[in-house]
Amino acid sequence: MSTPLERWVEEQADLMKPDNIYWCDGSEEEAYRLIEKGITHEKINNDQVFFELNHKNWPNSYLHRSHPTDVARTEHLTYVCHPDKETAGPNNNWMDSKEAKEKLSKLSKGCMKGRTMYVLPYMMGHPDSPYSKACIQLTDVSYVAISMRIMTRMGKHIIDKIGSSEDFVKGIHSVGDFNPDRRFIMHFPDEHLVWSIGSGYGGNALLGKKCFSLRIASWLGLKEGWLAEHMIIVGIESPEGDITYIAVAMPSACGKTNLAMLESSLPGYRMWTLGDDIAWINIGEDGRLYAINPERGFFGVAPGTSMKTNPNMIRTLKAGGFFPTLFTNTALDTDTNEPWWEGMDGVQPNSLLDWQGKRFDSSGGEKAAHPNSRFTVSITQCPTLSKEFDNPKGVPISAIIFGGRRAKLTPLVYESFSWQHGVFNAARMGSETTAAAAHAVGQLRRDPMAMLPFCGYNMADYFRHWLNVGKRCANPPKIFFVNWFKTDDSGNFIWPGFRENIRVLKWVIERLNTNNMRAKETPIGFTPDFQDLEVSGLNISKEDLMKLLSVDPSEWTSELSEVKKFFEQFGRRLPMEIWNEFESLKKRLKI
Ligand code: GTP
Ligand code: SPV
Ligand code: MN
Repeated sequence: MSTPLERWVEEQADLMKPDNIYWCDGSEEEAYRLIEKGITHEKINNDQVFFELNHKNWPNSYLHRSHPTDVARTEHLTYVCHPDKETAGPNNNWMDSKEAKEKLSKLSKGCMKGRTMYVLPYMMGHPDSPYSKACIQLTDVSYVAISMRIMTRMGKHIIDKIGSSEDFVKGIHSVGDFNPDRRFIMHFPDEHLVWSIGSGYGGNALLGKKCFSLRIASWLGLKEGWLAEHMIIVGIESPEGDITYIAVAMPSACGKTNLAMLESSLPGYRMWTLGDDIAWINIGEDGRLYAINPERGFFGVAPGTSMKTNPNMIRTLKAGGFFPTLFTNTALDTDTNEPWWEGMDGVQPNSLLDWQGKRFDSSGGEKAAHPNSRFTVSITQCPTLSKEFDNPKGVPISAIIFGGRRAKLTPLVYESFSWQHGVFNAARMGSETTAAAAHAVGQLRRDPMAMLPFCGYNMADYFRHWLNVGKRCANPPKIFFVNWFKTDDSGNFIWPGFRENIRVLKWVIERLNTNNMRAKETPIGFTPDFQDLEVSGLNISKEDLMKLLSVDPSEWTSELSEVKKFFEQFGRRLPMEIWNEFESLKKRLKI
């Protein structure tokens, strides 16, 4: 007798009509066999799926070029299909489930003809963790199968784990014909189902990532009393050898991966990496928050990654190992057959193919690598991997930091007065948009908790959930805010960033541990006293420091009216506590 899983796979095959069905076992041998097939047989966008790179300098590495119209998440084509529009909220596109399924079924009819349907069994979270989830994704490209193998814990034992249960997370993915008019990323939260067609890129196609581990998991978290967040998890070791675990949320392409494996510029400090993108956070028996990373790989932004900015990522990429490493939409140095991107160490090579495989000519001011070009690499290769990475319980979180990209207004760092005040500050967060999603870049938008594109339900209810989690914690973490991206009058970043960010984290840890360390009270929260932010060895003037740390009430009038407009969308559903905090802030700013 067939199992619910087998029946579900058969049903989808009946609809999509692949030539073959292949159940992945997650083995190393299989990965290289699929890569070989992607080089010699399988076509995507009339080209081969993988190109082998120089293995001497980049062990086990392959290049993939996506369809030119398919280079980032497409938020306008992403829908959350709750029974009613209000549950999805003004922060999501909504479609009635029946209508959405009819649309998708129509688009999916025969869409895998001539292709193989890969069945990917994988776990989000460590198999021994009470918080992990067993998942199955179907896909019709080897690139997605290999990427999922790097990003998740994939293997045929997951099929045994699911057994005859109906309780598994379902993902249906086909690249369709890549036509953006026929591209949809649809979520059915109550069915634990994601259905994506028309895109082969990142968060649109690796369905365990943003689609399940944030949009659907955030909904599960609301129902079950936990949080699914767009956060890194790190342990910061002090010169005394104590390790403080923190979680940091930042919008896409705002510095999470860099921070997650930072090489400290301050002697004695070390960063231990647990995750660079997603955290699942539960309340432990001791009333503290515990975080696990459901993923097992990095899907990171390539441009700007170098030995100077992020040496531990370069080491990770060059480590080689059990898993292949993929580069997507980077440029290619044709002399050496190595990947290349803007901001890489050394001089620009003479002979480059751009991200679309065309000969690169820099005279037009174009970039050779796509600004959202990425690498996919196993976290097991990271030299700063925490020994707690596989701890099924997760690590206890002492502080939560939120960060954004803002040229003006937001200081380098500040601390909230309380959990409720921190939730309010996170809910009103603004950040300038980046190339991680297909939209205009550099425009300020509200991005509460860095979750605007990823919260799978009405954010008013999400804010209430955050307030409740704090109430249920015996001793909730302190909530801080950072901004590495403040600029001077000529538009240059004032703060050196990257490895120097440890100086800010040092202050955060000191505020946690030294109750009586003074700080400056401003209308928005506590900022460091000048003498408490370690800046020795930095070439930064007192005047610039003032600019970085100051809060100028005169800049806040239009900010507050933007925030008000944003909150008003949620109507009466917005928790009163948020409005109370808004009024208090207004009063403190004397606006
Ligand atoms: P997603 O993977 O999209 O979620 O992005 P992320 O938040 O992990 O961002 P990532 O660390 O990949 O950084 C994105 C871009 O910001 C890269 O081009 C980095 O070089 C740049 N960046 C990261 N940290 C800093 C910093 O401290 N200062 C400055 N100026 N730029 C930074
Ligand atoms: C992001 O955009 O936040 C990413 C990349 O981490 S993607 O997987 O495309 O979502
Ligand atoms: Mn991300």
